[in-house]
Amino acid sequence: MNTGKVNLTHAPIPSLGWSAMTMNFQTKNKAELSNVKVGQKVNFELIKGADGQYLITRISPAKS
Ligand SMILES: [Cu+2]
Repeated sequence: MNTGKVNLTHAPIPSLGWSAMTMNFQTKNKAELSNVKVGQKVNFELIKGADGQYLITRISPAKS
């Protein structure tokens, strides 16, 4: 079942003060998850939602 949640490993994000880590995110448009596969490198964008949780607004396979 596609719950819209994704677990991903990201590089450091200095603008957020984040080091590299693996974490769970909710996606805004869960249908986009059908475009990516487990273990695949992806590009993504995120925003901080009103509830303080980060939300992925766009996710797609990374171009190699
Ligand atoms: Cu993180």
